Amino acid sequence: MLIRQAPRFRWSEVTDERLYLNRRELIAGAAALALFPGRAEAGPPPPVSQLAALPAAPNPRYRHADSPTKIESATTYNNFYEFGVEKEDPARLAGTLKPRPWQVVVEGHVAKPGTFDIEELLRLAPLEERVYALRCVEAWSMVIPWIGYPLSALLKRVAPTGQAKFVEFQTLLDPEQFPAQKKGVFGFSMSGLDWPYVEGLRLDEAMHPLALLTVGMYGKVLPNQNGAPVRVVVPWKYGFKSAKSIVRIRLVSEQPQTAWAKAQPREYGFYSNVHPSVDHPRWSQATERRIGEFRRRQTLMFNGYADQVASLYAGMDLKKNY
Ligand SMILES: Nc1nc2c(c(=O)[nH]1)N[C@H]1C(S)=C(S)[C@@H](COP(=O)(O)O)O[C@H]1N2
Ligand SMILES: [Mo]
Repeated sequence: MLIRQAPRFRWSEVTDERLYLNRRELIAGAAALALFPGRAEAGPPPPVSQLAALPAAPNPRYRHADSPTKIESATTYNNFYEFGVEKEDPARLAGTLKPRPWQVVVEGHVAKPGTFDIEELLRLAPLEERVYALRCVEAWSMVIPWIGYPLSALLKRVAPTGQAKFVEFQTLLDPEQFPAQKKGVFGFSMSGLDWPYVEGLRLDEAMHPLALLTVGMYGKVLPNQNGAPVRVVVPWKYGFKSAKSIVRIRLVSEQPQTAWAKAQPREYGFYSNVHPSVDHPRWSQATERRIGEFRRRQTLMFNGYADQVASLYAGMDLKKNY
């Protein structure tokens, strides 16, 4: 066990750039390794060209007016803080994630709790391709052909009871597979997030036909960096609501304590609906940069899905419930 705890990189594996570090940077590098161990152990995920194809019928009800973002961008510009805080980290480091075997526990206020193997989840309902825009709270967006089926299909299978009011999603907690979950010498992680990553929806939001249990994109299984083997996609909310690599879904009676709201309650609320006139405290949400474009675009209410989801929030003040 002791041996497994020791840094597992060998100097022969250290990249060329590292050889050019001067002495001061080398010391800083060693300090960074002590603070945030694990990074040197990781390697890149399988190339997207080698991922298994995943056939799915395009659902004509869920197309997008804009053409999809290039797959190269969608798989190399990612937020996945379990691998690090930089957008490039997941594509460089997500090789440690092992998406098979994989199980998802669905429990809580349900009549029929269960543990679903990923192969079983893939067969639970017909797979559809749906082109959705994903709008990050950092004011950029992408248009992605996702593969999955409505989350409601899984939730109906476990039969929520009358006490179920919210749905909580948990990402895998395993510092061996997610190096940035390792705590440094001062006991904190670089992102400031508590692990596992936790997200949540109100039950009626989770049952909405747009909420997609997602197992693939661009005709293939999900790349590690995009949340393999199973994630959620909630297209009318900021991207961080769409938890990746989930292993547990809990039906609960109280509003879940979500990872971002816990870390920065003033900046990230529970609802996080895309809202062009509710600014983030440090920047505007009125416009966004579509990855691959230069000119900024206007951000649309509910990310363009207002006609389908606005009724979920009738009578609610979305400036208070941000
Ligand atoms: N477990 C986990 N899920 C996560 C994140 C994360 O850091 N960890 N980042 C979120 C954020 S901020 C965004 S914008 C989307 C990005 O999804 P993509 O990389 O597939 O585009 O994933 C979300 N899901
Ligand atoms: Mo995001």
